[in-house]
Amino acid sequence: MPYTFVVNVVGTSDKIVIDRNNLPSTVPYKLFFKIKNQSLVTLYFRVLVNIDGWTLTEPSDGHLGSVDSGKETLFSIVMERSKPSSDLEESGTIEIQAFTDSGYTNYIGSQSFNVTVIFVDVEGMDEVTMFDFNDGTKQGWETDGRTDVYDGKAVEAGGYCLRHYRTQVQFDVEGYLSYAGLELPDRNRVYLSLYWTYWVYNEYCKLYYLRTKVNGDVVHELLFPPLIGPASTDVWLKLGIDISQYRGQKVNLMIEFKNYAQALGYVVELCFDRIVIGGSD
Ligand SMILES: [Ca+2]
Repeated sequence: MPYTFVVNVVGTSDKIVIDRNNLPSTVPYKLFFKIKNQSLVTLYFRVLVNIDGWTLTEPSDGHLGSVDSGKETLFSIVMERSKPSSDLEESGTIEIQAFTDSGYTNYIGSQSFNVTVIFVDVEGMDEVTMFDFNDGTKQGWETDGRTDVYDGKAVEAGGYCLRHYRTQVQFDVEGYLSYAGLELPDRNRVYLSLYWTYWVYNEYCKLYYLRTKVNGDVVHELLFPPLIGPASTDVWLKLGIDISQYRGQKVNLMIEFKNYAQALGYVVELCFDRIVIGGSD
């Protein structure tokens, strides 16, 4: 029997969309994938990023570690590049190499998957719909009962965001934002971008996932395995998604998430702002 393994990219298509607005000079990107080892022995895996301009930074030597026979393990990597000065599209591959030894010398094979990274100014596209919540309303979005407009955080100075906040004595809670009947531009390229930030108070709080759906189809998924507190980000994170396949349609857009807080006073907070849909030919 040959050694076999399967690589599955988690939660995103082979197109990575990065909105160019408000990027730092060095742009990091975190990517998740699962490797299933179908061979009879433990295998060790190394990752190589072969995309113009991008460098692997975590793990910098590419060594992911081992996966036991028959097991599947979730890995994440961080790659980065300098911020481009204009819209840019770069294609390449991410290669996973397998070895039978922890010294990564006895190579037995590899698998690659294709990746296209698109840097785009979504707010500068020809047809743009933006939800910034700065009028203090939900601007047509429906939310779970714990999510509302909030003026304590916002991408814009003095603005509002949508905040999911929970501190009740309850266990798993699923929350959502949804917009029914959103008309997408009838253009060749249609992208969605949004900002989000989180706060997971302590080790008794978790965030399981952040999932974006169009008409019920999962188009993007973040945060596996559970993000366990204490953890937070003081900066707004960005998410970009290619939704060109739904061009010209009236769609239902859903952003859903699941979190856990064990006791009163243990807070999970998730904020969303500046949800933008842009279209251009
Ligand atoms: Ca706002």
